[in-house]
Amino acid sequence: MSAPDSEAVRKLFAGACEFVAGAADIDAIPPASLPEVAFVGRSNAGKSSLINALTGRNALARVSQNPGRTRQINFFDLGGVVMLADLPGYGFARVSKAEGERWRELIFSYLRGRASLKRVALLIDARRGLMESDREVMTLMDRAAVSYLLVLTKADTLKAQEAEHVAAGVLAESRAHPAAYPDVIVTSAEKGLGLDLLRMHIADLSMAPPPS
Ligand SMILES: Nc1nc2c(ncn2[C@@H]2O[C@H](COP(=O)(O)OP(=O)(O)OP(=O)(O)O)[C@@H](O)[C@H]2O)c(=O)[nH]1
Ligand SMILES: [Mg+2]
Repeated sequence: MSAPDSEAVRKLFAGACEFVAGAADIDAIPPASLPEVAFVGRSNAGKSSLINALTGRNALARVSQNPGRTRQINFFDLGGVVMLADLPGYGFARVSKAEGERWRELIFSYLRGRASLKRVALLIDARRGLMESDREVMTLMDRAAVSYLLVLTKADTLKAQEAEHVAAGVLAESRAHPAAYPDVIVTSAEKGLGLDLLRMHIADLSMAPPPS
């Protein structure tokens, strides 16, 4: 399959992106209409920031200093081509046990049951690397055959060489996971690093290839 043309990808991400729905429970999830890419990761991993950076917006998805800010799954329609889903973060201790369980159930039922889900971008804070809660989600997605791409975030907080070292470790570990896409993308929403690569990856899953 030929990759989408880079000008078309640029236009897609520079064009319209609209909030469609926020789902706080599984019954509120909008019907699957477009190919979908979901942004998943620990609280504070940088999911909302990355969606904003990819689409060139400051405040499409809300960003917060306080982990646990995204409390529902937010769906954004990008140019009628692909749906971007911003998930609440997992693994944050400061919410009540009951609330933690409720989020976990929402995230897990979404990941297991979304027919239109083409790929999950699993975001890992480059300073932390893979943690137990990430491994738990990876195993769940392996079992449910949900294809996921590991994405390091906040690479600007490390020296380039350190970030590459973390990426190599994450890639090596991902090889034992059958549903992990065999690549790791290093990004910084703040500095714009890795965004074109990730845009191309998303477009490749959702845009028709140019006629040959
Ligand atoms: N240095 C740096 N900080 C970042 C970057 N991306 C996000 N952050 C910061 O990390 C914090 C969390 O960012 P969010 O985008 O809200 O993270 P999230 O994963 O959506 O968090 P939840 O919705 O709580 O799960 C904010 O203070 C951001 O400013 C980055 O590329 N570099
Ligand atoms: Mg968020």
